Order: sequence, then C-alpha cells, then structure tokens
Amino acid sequence: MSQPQIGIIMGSKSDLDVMQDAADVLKELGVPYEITVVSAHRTPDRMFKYAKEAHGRGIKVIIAGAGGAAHLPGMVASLTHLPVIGVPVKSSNSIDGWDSILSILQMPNGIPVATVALNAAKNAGLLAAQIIATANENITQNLIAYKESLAQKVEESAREMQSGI
Ligand code: RP5
Repeated sequence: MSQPQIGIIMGSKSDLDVMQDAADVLKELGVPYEITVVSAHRTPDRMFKYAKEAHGRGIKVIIAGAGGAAHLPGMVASLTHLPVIGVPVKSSNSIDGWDSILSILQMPNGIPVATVALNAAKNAGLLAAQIIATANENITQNLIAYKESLAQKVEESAREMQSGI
C-alpha cells in the first residue's frame, strides 16, 4: 500500500473488532491507511507524539476510536490541526455506550471532533474517504460507485420482497 493518508488509532487492542470496519471500507475504496493502538490514558506520551507527527508523515485525516472515558479523539484533536473523526466504542468498561458517545461528542468550541454513531467505524472510514476525495478524482469515482452499489442493493431487496422471495 502507498503512503498512508488516513491514520486509524484506537485506545486498546480490544477496540479492533469495531475499528476494523474503518480499515475495511478504506481498503475497498482504495484509500491508503495505517492502523495502530494509541492509549490516551496508558500511553499519553505516545498519543502526543502520534498527534504531533501525523501531519509531517502525510496523514490527512485521523480516525480515533475509544470506549468508556474516551479521551483519545478529543485529546488528539487538541494536539493537531488535522480533522479528527471520533468513533465511540461500546467497550467492556462502558456502561451502555453513552459514556464514550458523550466523551467524544461534547467537545468545547474551537476543538471539533466529527463524531459518528456508536461502533460506527465504517461511517468514520467513509467520511475520511469523502474528505480525501475532495482532492482526489480516483477516490471520488470509487465513492460514487460505492453509493450506487448501496442503491442497487436496496432495489434488489425491494424486488425480492415484492416478489415474495
Ligand atoms: C478504552 O478503554 C479503550 O479505548 C477501550 O475501549 C476500553 C477498554 O480497554 P481495555 O481494558 O480492553 O484495554 O480506553
């Protein structure tokens, strides 16, 4: 894969089941990415280094997923000018997911995090691809084809339902 343009990070290896969806959709759309673990609480120095160096390494968008007291997306956003997409993860230490949703969503003015739905890493990947596509015609065409495939699936479902399959 060529130079990564998207950085996918997560607070723990235990988030990977959810966060893999972002990687999968980026692969499908032909967007080069990197993926790793960066814990805001257990490795704050690593988080600082990652956020500070991402732009210099060619990363254009960061997708950050975390559960429970989910400080990773917001803290990374505070350390970089790059757009950060936050994925609230319903983790083993989460009460019901609301803790991670609110921790990622309710950012103060000046430090935005584009927060997707609970466990919605696929949408985070799509949103990141859409940002990259604003300056990349190949990825634009891949996104258009992806959206057309979604519409076709609905049409197929409708046909099957109407014909009693
Ligand atoms: C968060 O705590 C991580 O993002 C993860 O969602 C959760 C649990 O982490 P582990 O105890 O499974 O490593 O910081």
